[in-house]
Amino acid sequence: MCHDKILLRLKQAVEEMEASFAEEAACEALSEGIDPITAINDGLARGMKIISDRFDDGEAFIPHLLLAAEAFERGAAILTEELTPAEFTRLSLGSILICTVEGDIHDIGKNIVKMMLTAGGFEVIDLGRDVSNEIIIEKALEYQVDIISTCALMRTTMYSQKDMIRALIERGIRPRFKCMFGGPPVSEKWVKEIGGDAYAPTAGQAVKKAKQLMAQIKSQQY
Ligand code: B12
Repeated sequence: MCHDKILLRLKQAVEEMEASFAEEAACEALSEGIDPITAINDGLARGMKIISDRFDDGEAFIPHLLLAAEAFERGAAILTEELTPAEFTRLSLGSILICTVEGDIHDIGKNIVKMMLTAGGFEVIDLGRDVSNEIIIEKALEYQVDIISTCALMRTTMYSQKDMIRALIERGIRPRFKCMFGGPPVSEKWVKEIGGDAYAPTAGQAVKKAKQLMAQIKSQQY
């Protein structure tokens, strides 16, 4: 089968939320000698983008996102099985730490954002929920992430985001990380007020904002 047809099948598998179809197409891509990174970016990720846009437009819902992400992950697992660490770095747009803030156990939205960022080409380090700022900063330094992103679902817990920025400033490491925040009580105004770098109201927007932040990081490196 020609390469374009296989890439189309990978895209369709995610768009149609068919995990076994994604696995089949992934095996076909490998046996036809398609570069795994091309198969992910030009196949699976395109399908995920379609579902993400539908979710943002209110045409798809959380179960659709979860099923599409499962199809993406199952296809990607086959495609990345034999990649070397150097090839992984080529695949990754950047690294992002994600978690829900201290005192907050809500993680459904955070998990969707994580899946979308992974599907969008980022390496994501997920610290889970109810995570203190000390741990967030320790892990961000350990993994040398590009972006720290946290989620807060409650008006009482969103102040952790402000405290995290303050802690980064106090330790003199604020410029080392871009900081992206989200969750229902969080807003563009809040993120500006606390000195963050980006806010996104949805998982799809989070991917767009993360790509913008990476572009800023790259332009600052030159
Ligand atoms: C499910 C739920 C729970 C579940 C959580 C299960 C889980 N594993 O997450 C359970 C039952 C455990 C729970 C517990 C509690 N809950 Co509750 N819960 C909810 C509920 C119904 C839905 C939240 C949800 O998952 N939404 C769906 C996801 C997909 O949406 P989302 O989180 O907004 O995520 C999207 C965006 O925000 C964005 N996004 C999310 N994260 C991030 C991160 C970044 C970096 C970015 C850029 C974007 C981004 O992208 C996501 C997808 O597009 C809401 C009410 C509501 N309708 O929102 C209350 C709600 C959040 N809960 C509330 C409360 C008060 C509690 C409790 C304190 C109740 C109690 N008295 O025990 C406890 C909290 C305990 C604690 N310490 O955390 C309140 C919060 C009030 C407030 N504003 O302060 C709410 C709003 C209910 C209400 N109306 O009172 N809850």
